[in-house]
Amino acid sequence: MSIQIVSLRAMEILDSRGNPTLRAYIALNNGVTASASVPSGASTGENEAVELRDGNKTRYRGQGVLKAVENVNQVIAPQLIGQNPTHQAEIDRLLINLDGTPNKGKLGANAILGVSMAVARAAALSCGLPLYAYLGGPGAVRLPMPQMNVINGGKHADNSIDLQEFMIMPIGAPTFREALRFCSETFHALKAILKKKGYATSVGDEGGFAPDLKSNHEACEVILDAIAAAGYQPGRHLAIALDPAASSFFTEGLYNLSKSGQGKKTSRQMIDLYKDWVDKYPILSIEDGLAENDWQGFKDLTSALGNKIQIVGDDLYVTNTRFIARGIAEKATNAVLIKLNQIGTVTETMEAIHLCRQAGWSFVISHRSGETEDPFIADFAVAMGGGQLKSGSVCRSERIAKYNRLLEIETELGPAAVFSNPFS
Ligand code: 2PG
Ligand code: MG
Repeated sequence: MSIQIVSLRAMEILDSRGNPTLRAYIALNNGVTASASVPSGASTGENEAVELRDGNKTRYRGQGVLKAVENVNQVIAPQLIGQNPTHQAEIDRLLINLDGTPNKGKLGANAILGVSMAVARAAALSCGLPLYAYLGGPGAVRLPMPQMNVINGGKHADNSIDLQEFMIMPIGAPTFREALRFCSETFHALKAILKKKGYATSVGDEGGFAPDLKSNHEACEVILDAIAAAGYQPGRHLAIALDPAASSFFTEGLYNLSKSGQGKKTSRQMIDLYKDWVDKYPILSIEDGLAENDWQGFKDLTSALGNKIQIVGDDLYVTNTRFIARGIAEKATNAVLIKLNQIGTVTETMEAIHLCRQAGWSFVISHRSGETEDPFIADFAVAMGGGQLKSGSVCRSERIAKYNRLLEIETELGPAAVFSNPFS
């Protein structure tokens, strides 16, 4: 008898910010059970698939997800019971059609993604394979290069930093395990430096420090000091990656650096600022340096810096092949940020990565600022051939869960494990 889904249900749980999110549970006729939890962003792109929230102000300030839970239990489950969970693409297509809207606004991308991920997990267990091997096949042996967020600003922290994320990339590490050590040691050195300078060492949503620095570029300075203090060479062992998340400070046609008091800037002035920083600091990647509708700005930024560094589109593409195809045609960036919940199914996320590969572009698989303990993206990154992975700092268990899962995978792969280094 072929394997079949015998039960599917969802419940409302809390994410790392204490906001409701959805967890889906699945059971198969062979006794396998699995679950998957959905993350949630703060600096969301306007074209992201819809995260269905109840809007009932008497519960969780309107943030409840009981409608999405009901959609899984009442609408999706009856259609999926009896289906073979190894037919991921077919099931994801069924979910897309059942919703019937272009942005998953009817059933909710949170409902659909929870189910899509739980199906993948149950199928992997049924095949007796770890998730990365099931989704990626026998060639899935590459561990991703971390982009580790060590200073939080923007919408992720109440401080004076406009840019959302200052990250470190352990480009000189030989293995994932060593990469994690480089990052952890630098993180602790950074803490000591911030403390010595009289700054707070409390952390933001993604576990990076959230000090009230005097300027955005002071963040780069303290990171360089931390890399050196940890015994590494900036640019050789560890480099810097930025995610300004510029859509979040773009108002009335200008980039308003209001948190730091640096005033309003045009697209051209932002590009000049980045050029200046790339000359001064070992910055190898800039994500969302400009706002999601500033396509011309992205093209200019990529023609100015794209031959030197990685230019990543996040809000610009929202993991949607329609926007990524436009970006490739217009040379708007040279890399794409990938988030499962921006598009809403495992299959569509894989299609987005496929498109990047075809274009010879890099991709960075990413957590959301609101996360859960589900380490799905760790397996997913290995399944997709490594690439790069944003999973926050080495602080806060919802972030560490992904790194610890990657350590497990690296150990399991043994000598076959390869550390992916697109910057070597
Ligand atoms: C981003 C993400 C993750 P959020 O902008 O890349 O770091 O933030 O989940 O808030 O959109
Ligand atoms: Mg981003």
